Amino acid sequence: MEKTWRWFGKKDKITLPMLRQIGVEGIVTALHDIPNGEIWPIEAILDMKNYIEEAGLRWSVVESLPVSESIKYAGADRDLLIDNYIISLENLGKAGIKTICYNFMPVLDWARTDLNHIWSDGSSSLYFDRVQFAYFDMYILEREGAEKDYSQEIIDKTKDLDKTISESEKEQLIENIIIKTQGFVNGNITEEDKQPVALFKQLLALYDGIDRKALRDNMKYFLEKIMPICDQYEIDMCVHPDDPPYQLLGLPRIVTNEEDIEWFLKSVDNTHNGLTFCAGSLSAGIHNDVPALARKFASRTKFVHLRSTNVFENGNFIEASHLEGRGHLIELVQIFEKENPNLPMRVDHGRLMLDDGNKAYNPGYSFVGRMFALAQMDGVMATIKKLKL
Ligand code: DNO
Repeated sequence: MEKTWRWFGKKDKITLPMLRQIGVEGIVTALHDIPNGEIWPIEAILDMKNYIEEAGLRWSVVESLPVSESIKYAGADRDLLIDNYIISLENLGKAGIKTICYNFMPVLDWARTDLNHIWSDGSSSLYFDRVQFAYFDMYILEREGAEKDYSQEIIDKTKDLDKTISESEKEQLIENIIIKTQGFVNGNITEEDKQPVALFKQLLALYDGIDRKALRDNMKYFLEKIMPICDQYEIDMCVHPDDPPYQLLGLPRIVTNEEDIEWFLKSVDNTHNGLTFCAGSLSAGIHNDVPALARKFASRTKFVHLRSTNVFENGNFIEASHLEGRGHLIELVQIFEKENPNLPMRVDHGRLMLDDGNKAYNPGYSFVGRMFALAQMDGVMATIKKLKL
């Protein structure tokens, strides 16, 4: 597989020459300065592409060309936004960039409650705690009817938590769930927003009355509209699975399991309608057998995220070592190497280790931790190739 790396553009503290030194071949990036919903001009795309190529790398994947909320909930301006999306795709196609990752998660992209869960060796990982999340939902957002979504055990634990949680811990939870993990991926809420919780509630309200079926219809509508331009430029669209792969905050999530993946692939049965196989996201749902999904959907997989998780009995999960856990990354490399040795893969997330903690990286996107994981995956790939496993 092609070794790629998520790089956040010219402002990223991790530079392209650094990435050359650690064996990265391709770059995964986006035009992060362009607001969600606006057209990506060809000049800006070419400028980024040239910058990457001058460093001896290639722009392998766009992650993400964001899908505006209005396209997801079918707002009045969705056709206009889809037209803009098509022009951006056309510009990318003209520039020769042909693998585009996106997601169809309403409001909240990925969710974590703790960005610094310490392991016994002193390094740290991202973590999701169901009680903390339920607390955010019931006590901070005060979402109507939220308690219906939780077991009595979780409800009781949130009551206990309410007796001990401090104001600064509440602030931290808000920051982790809706600011730090979201700002750099979809721009819905950023560090500059003064009242993030109120803003977040307004965003949630946009989805009143949008159930699973409606969201599926809206995804199909979007895919059908964009497939002609993808056919013309041979662009592969690859949707990112929902992270974690189950319903949250009363919002429908529709890329969570085998049936969901099968549904969107079949409902627009075009080879350019594909999947980002994010092993980390899929593995966080105990209903998913990750290697079985990889075998089944390898031919429609256009991009791979190598990451693993451990899910505990209470449903909490931690981002595990890339060599362990429910992601079964060694098997996945074997499956995908067979299917298509040119498939771009990136090591997704890494621990915070050594001096990573002082660098204020985007959560999950450390340098040393990711480099360590890349070296592990590189070793796995080399072994599988050399021994023809
Ligand atoms: C988090 C990422 C996601 C992903 C988007 C793709 O680390 O995996 O934010 O980039 O969902 O659209």
